Amino acid sequence: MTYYTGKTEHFAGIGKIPFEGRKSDTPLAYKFYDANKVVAGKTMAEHLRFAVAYWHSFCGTGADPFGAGTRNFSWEKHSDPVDNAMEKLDAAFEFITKLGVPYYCFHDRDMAPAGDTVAQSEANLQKLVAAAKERQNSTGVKLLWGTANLFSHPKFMNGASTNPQFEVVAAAAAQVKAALDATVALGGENYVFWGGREGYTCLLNTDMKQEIEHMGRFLQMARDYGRSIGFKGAYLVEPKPMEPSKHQYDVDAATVIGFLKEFGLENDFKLNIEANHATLASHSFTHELQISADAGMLGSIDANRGDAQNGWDTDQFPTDIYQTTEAMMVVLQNGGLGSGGLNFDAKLRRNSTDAEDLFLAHIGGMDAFARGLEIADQLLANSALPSLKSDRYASFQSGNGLKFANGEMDLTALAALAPVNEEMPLVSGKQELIENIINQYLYK
Ligand code: XLS
Ligand code: CA
Ligand code: CA
Repeated sequence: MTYYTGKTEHFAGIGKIPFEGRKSDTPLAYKFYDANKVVAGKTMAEHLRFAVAYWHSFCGTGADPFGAGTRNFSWEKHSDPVDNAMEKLDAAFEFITKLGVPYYCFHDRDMAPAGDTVAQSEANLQKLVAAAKERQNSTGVKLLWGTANLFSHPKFMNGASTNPQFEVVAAAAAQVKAALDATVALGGENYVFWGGREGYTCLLNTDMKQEIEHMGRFLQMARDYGRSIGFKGAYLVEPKPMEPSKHQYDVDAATVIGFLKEFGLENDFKLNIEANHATLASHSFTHELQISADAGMLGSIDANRGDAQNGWDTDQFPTDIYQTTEAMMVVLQNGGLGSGGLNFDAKLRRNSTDAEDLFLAHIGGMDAFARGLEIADQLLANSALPSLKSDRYASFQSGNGLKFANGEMDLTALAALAPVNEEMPLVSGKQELIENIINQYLYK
């Protein structure tokens, strides 16, 4: 790998993270993630397709509304922001390869700074994309998805494609076009739309119908442009109910699926489900995954978690094996994630300031999903869970139940099949048994 400035090692003293197994006490080693271990016919690496999020890992300073950043970026030492970006790219690829993760994800502005003009911003991005391509080629690291940051700049304060000001919509188009170019140039396997400010803060001054129509039109145009330059991957919409908007149009998976169908986007678009966004929408992570999978639209996952004590988008690294087990059951039953993967859209805590902390955080997240994958596979292959679920619906597998399910009777015919007595035998849902089985397998 060729480094931009000399051969600065940004994570000095940390080597390639090895797999050592569950008995190991080495902090900087995997306990469960064994990339080549075969589970349910595929390697862990093939199932999990982990990605590092450029923004949190290499741009997030730890700043919050009450205080300045706490992380020290060794690559921020040049007077020219493009030089800083070039050295940050070195640091990013050093980190990703030491971690042994196959993919990364980025926003245009994470990788390259904006210039004074649209043309300058595009030139900056192209320069960084060319350098990223070299590093991808020399390391084998790939791009899971690219996206455009349409929420940080002040001009996006009223949204991007849903902005009431046409000039802002056009500015958003310029950024999406350039980000699609960048994604295609880097062989990106997906392209994400997260509508952070596509929503409103006050309904009284908002023409919601018009704004949502503009969003649909914008996505159609983006889809067509991407296909015209050879993008063959999946477009992904990432639901989130709020934050930074009071109300975001892409509230949850069901809302997004309805929106995509309304605008004829359902064949090109899938969903990118983030765990913490699910909980912000008062759903569970599994609920959002299942809704998407049932619609044939589970595209990719932003792997993180919230904090049960508060309602923010805390973007913590996933550590809860119960949750990763449930998630991986949905993924396995979905036949995998296709071109998607598990992107750690997660950040270090503000007071995690050691260089190794970023490694420890990813190791923990990867081990949590690797263990979740193993348990999910055992539950599906060996436990009574699948049959406990399907047996509940046995009465629809033949006879009149099947006729009903196939739409072969009307309400009068269905009503005529009602049992004579109001009382009838009840069939238990067996929830406690299912929960006991899961706990048994967690520690098997
Ligand atoms: C923010 C979102 C964002 C998207 C990409 O809450 O998670 O980071 O994943 O724009
Ligand atoms: Ca996300
Ligand atoms: Ca989030």
